[in-house]
Amino acid sequence: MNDGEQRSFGPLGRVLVIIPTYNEAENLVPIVRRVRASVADADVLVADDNSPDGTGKLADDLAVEDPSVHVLHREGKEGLGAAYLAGFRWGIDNGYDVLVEMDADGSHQPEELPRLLTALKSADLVLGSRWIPGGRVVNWPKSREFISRGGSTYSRLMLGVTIRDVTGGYRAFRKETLLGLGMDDVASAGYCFQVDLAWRAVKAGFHVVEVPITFVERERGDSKMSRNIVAEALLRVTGWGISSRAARFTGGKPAAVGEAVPEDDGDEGADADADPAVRLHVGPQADGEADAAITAEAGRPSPS
Ligand SMILES: Nc1nc2c(ncn2[C@@H]2O[C@H](COP(=O)(O)OP(=O)(O)OP(=O)(O)O)[C@@H](O)[C@H]2O)c(=O)[nH]1
Ligand SMILES: [Mg+2]
Repeated sequence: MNDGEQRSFGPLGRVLVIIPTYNEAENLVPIVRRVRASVADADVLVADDNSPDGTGKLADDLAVEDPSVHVLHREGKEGLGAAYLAGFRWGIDNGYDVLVEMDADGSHQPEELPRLLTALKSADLVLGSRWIPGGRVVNWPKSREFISRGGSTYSRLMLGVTIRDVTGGYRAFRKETLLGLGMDDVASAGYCFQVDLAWRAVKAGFHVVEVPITFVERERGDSKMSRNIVAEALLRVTGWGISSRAARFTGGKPAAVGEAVPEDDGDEGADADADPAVRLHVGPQADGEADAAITAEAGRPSPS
């Protein structure tokens, strides 16, 4: 039992699956159809950065035939993080309660979305995780797995969080979590974006849960991953880790972490002054799901 589990999380409400796209013409239609088939109540927002291959037009066609599909056309390629931030804002402005991150290339299987949403019934943020028991990757070269596992381990050690898959991008957020973690100055590039969001959520005291996923390497289209993205993530995480440690020494605040003001829902949360060292906890998922869910951080700060 932990503080997060003692809280009442309330119903999930309206769900929006945000799919950022850049040149995903071959992948878009199948992924949107799979999402709609997997969770019929969920709406989809395609956030396209004016893809030269016409992905945006395909998304418009889908939106015409299905009113649950929406399209956010952005002017040009600004990176996945910027597209997600715009998608989160669009979703919150349009009354959605749960915002899901999902890649267009099929790596994040829509058929696993019910598992994430079930876990979110008793969490503030659910991370699809490749690196907890039950999670795995399919068709990844060893080199890629090494980078991903290494990146997560390094981030975990530098930032002092227990999340096993901190760079993953299959996630479900409650709206309140996004509003509480200080979205405005999130690092929006590459893997940093995912690390930054997860770390902020933990720092803000939100209840973060990992559920196992099977991540499938893309079969069609080109990856936008680059050496620069990895290098940038490494540099930033190192910087955040150092400034956070320095702040702990001096009693100040880490520079890279924004003010986190989770909404006060009247529930008792963890003590804000409690040791930020996170507790690792393996417990059953909501609704009797068989897979283990790993709790990376429990509770929220007390309302101030
Ligand atoms: N809107 C938008 N979407 C992007 C941008 N860069 C990547 N994406 C999308 O973000 C998702 C993840 O990108 P990927 O290229 O698959 O990156 P990755 O999953 O880290 O790399 P792979 O495992 O090699 O596929 C995909 O749906 C991309 O189309 C961008 O600049 N703008
Ligand atoms: Mg991908």
